[in-house]
Amino acid sequence: MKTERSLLDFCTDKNLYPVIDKVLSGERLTFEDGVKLFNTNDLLTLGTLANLKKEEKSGKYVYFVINRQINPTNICTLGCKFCAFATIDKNDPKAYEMTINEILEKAKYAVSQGASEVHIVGGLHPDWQFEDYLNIIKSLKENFPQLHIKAFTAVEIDYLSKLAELSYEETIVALKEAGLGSLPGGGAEIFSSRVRRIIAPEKIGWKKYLEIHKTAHKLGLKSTTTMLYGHVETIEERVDHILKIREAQDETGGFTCFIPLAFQPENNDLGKTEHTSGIDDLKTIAVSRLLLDNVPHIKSYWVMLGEKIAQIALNFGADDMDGTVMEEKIAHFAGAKSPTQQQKERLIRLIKEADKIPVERDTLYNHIKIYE
Ligand code: V47
Repeated sequence: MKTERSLLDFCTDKNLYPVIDKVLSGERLTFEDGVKLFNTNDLLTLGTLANLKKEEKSGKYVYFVINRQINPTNICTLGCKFCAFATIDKNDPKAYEMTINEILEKAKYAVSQGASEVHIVGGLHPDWQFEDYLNIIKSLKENFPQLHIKAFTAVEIDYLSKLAELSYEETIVALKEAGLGSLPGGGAEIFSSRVRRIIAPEKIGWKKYLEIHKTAHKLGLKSTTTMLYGHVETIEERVDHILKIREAQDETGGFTCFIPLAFQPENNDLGKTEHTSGIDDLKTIAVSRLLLDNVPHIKSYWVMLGEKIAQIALNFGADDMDGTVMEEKIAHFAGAKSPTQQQKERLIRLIKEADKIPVERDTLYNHIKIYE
C-alpha cells in the first residue's frame, strides 16, 4: 500500500494548487495569492502550508515572554470610533491617569514576577508634555535598568514629535537616550485610507506609521507591527496591509514580529457587535505567515484570540504567544472574554499541548529558557 501522499492529494480547493507550488518552491506570494488564500475553505491545507513555513523559521519552538503591560492614561485626543479603552473627556468616569510612582509600583511588581519587559502604550493626553512621557521612560530605566522598555506606538511618537517640535528621528533618539528599548506595533489598524476615515479619522495614516517604524529601525531599534481585523475592512484591504509591511521590512529588516489583532466589539461607536470567528482568526494567522516571508515571527495573541484559538493557531503558522501581560485593559474595555493575565506555567502547558517546544524569550527573541 502506498502511504506517501502529497499535499495536493488532500487539498480540496483546486484554486490553491498554483499557490501551493509557489509556497513549496519558496517563491514569493502575490496580492492575488493572498486573496485566494483568504477565500479558500480548505482551512487544513492553509494551516499545513503555514505551519511548514513556521517550521522553516523557528522549528518546533514557540516563544513567550514574562512581561507586563502598563497603560499610563486612557485620556486621548483622538477619539477613534473603534476604541473602547480611551476617552476624549477628562471627566468621563472611566478616565484615568497614573502618576510616575504608580507606574513604578507596577514595574516593581513585574520585576518581582521575573518580567524582562514592560510594554507601555496609552492615550495622547492633551495636558501632558514631551517631558512627562520622557520621564516615564527615564524613571523606569533608572529604577529597573534590567527591564526592556517597549514603549509608545508610532501614533504616540508622532504626537510626541509635535509636542517637542522635533523630527521623528530626533524624538526617537531622545527616547532612546532615556532608555527606550523598542517600539510596539499598535496603531496600525488597517492601512487603507477608506477604513481609517471610518474607524480612526484623526489618526496618522499608514505612510507616517511606516516612516516612524523605519526611522526607529535605522536608529538601531527593533519594533513589532500589527493589523486590527474583523471590523469594516475587506479581505483585499487586509492583504494590502500585510504586503505594505512586507515592503517596509524589505527595506529595513527591523520588524521582529507581526501581530494580527482580532477586533473586540463591545463599547465602540462603530455599531459593530460581532466577534471574529475561529475560522477567520486561523486564516488570518496562516495567511500572514505565508505572505510575510521576511518577518521572523507571527504572534498568536491570546488576549484577543482567547486561549483556545490562540493555542490552535500554533499549528497554523504562529510561533509566539506574547506573554503573561499581568494587566490588560485595551481589549477588556472592549469586551474580551480572555483572562487579563496569564501564568507562565499555563503558557508552557498551552504550547506543549500544541506539540511545540516552549521558549521563554526576551523582547528581542534571545532565548532565556527552553522547556524541552
Ligand atoms: O493600537 C484597540 C488595538 C492595539 C481594540 O507590539 C483593539 O507586541 C481589538 O498593539 N479590539 C494595542 N484591538 C495593542 C497592541 C499590541 C498588543 C500586544 C502586543 C503588541 C506588540 C501590540 O490594540 C491598538 C489597537 O490597534 N485595539 N481597540 C479592540 N476593540
